[in-house]
Amino acid sequence: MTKKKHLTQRQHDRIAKNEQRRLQRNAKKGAVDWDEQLLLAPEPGLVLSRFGQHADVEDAQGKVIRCSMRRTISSVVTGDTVIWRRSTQATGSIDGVIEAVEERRSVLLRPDFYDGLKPVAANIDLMIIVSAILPALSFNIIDRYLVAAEMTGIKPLLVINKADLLDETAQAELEQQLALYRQLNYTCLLLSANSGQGMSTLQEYIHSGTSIFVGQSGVGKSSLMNALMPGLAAVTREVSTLSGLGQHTTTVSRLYHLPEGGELIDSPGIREFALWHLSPEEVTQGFIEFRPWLGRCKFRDCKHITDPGCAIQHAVAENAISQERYDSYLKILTSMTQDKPNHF
Ligand SMILES: Nc1nc2c(ncn2[C@@H]2O[C@H](COP(=O)(O)OP(=O)(O)O)[C@@H](O)[C@H]2O)c(=O)[nH]1
Ligand SMILES: [Mg+2]
Ligand SMILES: [Zn+2]
Repeated sequence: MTKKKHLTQRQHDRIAKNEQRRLQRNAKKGAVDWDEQLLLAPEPGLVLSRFGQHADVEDAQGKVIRCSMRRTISSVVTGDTVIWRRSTQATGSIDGVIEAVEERRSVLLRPDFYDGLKPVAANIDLMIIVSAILPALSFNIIDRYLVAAEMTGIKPLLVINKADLLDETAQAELEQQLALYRQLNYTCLLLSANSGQGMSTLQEYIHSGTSIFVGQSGVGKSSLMNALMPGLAAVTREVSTLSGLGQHTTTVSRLYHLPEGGELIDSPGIREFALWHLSPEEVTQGFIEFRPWLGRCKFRDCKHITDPGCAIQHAVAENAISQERYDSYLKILTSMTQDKPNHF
């Protein structure tokens, strides 16, 4: 991947602090200690799901083993590749221990109102930003997700679902709006989970690498997932009845292997997320077409709002930056300070 930085120093520091807190809590609870004699040689694995002190790890043969974690490990999330050791005697419950987590090529963070910034899924290659004709299409929401994608170094893909609800005039109008994003080199797909329109094109983008669907509730993420994985509905039901963890089950992320190839992470916790953890400067960076103009403003601490000699505002006036995207940027900045909990 040729993307720039993955996490800012501020995010690193915050995650480290959170994980320190979590580790201290775990130490008090007393994590399981494994006797060396009871463990086989280290082997690689892929984390399909993580819940509490345990994780489901898939081995090289595709078998799933429930594991605990060494207390030295700070965080394990869905999508992590790990080094783990199998127990010599399988019991059918906890049959291994995760010894190390390999370096992540990307991580999605969720700002949790109570817990601070939490990693929820790792090693994602493609963030599929789902919008729909109904509920009303919001380019401001799309822009928020694009900022998040740009800041994590995960490639975004814009999907507009429910194309079956569009008449010809509406479709032409939409194509015009999408042209702006295509100019910025964002791929946009118009599709319908109901009619199947565009689904084969979507397949081309997800049949290799790991993808995740994000977007507002009601846009059709579950419908799209069910269309891609006919067996999924049954599986999700099974997970929630088995664990019996009530509310907790709604936030458990899970990695699935797609029948046509590629991996898909279903993460309810990250489907709709706020940008509380980003600084205004990071939001600015997240608007990729602003980047060539940054550093050219008259004042070094320019907020690009009403400041005199602002290169961004100048570019908007010259139509080098679209008015729509600039307005959307201002809207995001305002909303960030309005809804932010104190500890972000
Ligand atoms: N007309 C139409 N409706 C759809 C389409 N995809 C999903 N829906 C409907 O939109 C509603 C929300 O879908 P759902 O998959 O639950 O959205 P989610 O909240 O993003 O997971 C449901 O009533 C679906 O039947 C589509 O392509 N066309
Ligand atoms: Mg859903
Ligand atoms: Zn400026």
